Amino acid sequence: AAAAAAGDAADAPSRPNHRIKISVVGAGNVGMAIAQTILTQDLADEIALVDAKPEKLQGEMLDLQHAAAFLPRVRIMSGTDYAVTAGSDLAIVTAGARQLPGETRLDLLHRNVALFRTVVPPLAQHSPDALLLVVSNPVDVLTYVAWKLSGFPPNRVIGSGTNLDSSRFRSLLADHLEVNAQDVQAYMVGEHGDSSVALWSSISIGGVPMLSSLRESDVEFEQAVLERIRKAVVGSAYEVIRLKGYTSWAIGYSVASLARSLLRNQHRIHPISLLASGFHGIPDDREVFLSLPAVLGRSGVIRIPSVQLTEEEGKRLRKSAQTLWEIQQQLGL
Ligand code: 6V0
Repeated sequence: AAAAAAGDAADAPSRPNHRIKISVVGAGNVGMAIAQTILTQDLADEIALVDAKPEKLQGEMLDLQHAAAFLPRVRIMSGTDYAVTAGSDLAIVTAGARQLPGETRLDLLHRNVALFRTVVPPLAQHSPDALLLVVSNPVDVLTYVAWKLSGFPPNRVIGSGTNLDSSRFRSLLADHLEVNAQDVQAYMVGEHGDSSVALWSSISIGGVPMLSSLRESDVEFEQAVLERIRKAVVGSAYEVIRLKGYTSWAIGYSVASLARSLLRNQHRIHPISLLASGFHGIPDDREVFLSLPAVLGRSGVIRIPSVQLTEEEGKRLRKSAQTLWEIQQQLGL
């Protein structure tokens, strides 16, 4: 039955009259940036918005609907009840509590887990065949939480992870090397945020591995530049938050690119948060989500291609996995 279900999902784009429906839970800065990018990129026939605040939700829905004359024909609906999301192909979760003054990250996480208990089960119930995409932070742990609460197979539950970090990484590398970012292949993997791992060893420029094309004497210099670039990537979200209070546009485009690869069955490779047990020395019985490059299509994670990690990169990845696993033990799921 599972194989048949996966087959059905893979055929979805070619089903005549199938209307692509995307739900976005959390109509805040991030949720609305995602909704508007999806709208302008013509990725859905129906968009359903859910938020706990009915007036704000109604306002956001009307504002988008009033833009309809300028946009492709899309049905936009909203509700505080998850019935509005029924039959979604893709459900994106951006709802999140904000950190209170003096609150620890772990306390915040506990509040977000409580919040996910009210979000994920009704989403899964109304759209049992959907793909679930988590954006709320801390994204890796919350993707694990969403996986547990949904009962979905792991290929259908992902987190936005380091997809955005990787595109920032590519564009900063491109600036440094004075080439177009499209010709730079480079990934950040692992935990989204401060401890993300830049895959130095697998960077390639126009198909040429960067490391092996360097002279021995240049490696150290480039390594220092790379670490500076990695730090700049990690710090860039903090900088935007310091300047405007939140981030929205870049995460909007990043999530829309994931939606396109998933729903249009693009088989593109994105580094996203996925169930990483058994990869790169993470024990099979450690159920943790963190980012690795994955082939994405209509059935979610289609394949996890093997990337080469140096010993140091592998060590950092396993350390993140251990930290995430320890945090998860305190969640009582
Ligand atoms: P925001 O503007 O406060 O929006 C959150 C929204 O969630 C608000 O509209 C709330 O009303 C709504 N909400 C709260 N509780 C519920 C609930 N129980 N059910 C439904 N809706 C609810 O925050 P913002 O949009 O700026 O950020 C949302 C989340 O995304 C946060 O957790 C951020 O940390 C996270 N981000 C993750 C990124 C990533 O790369 N993964 C990037 C940016 C932000």
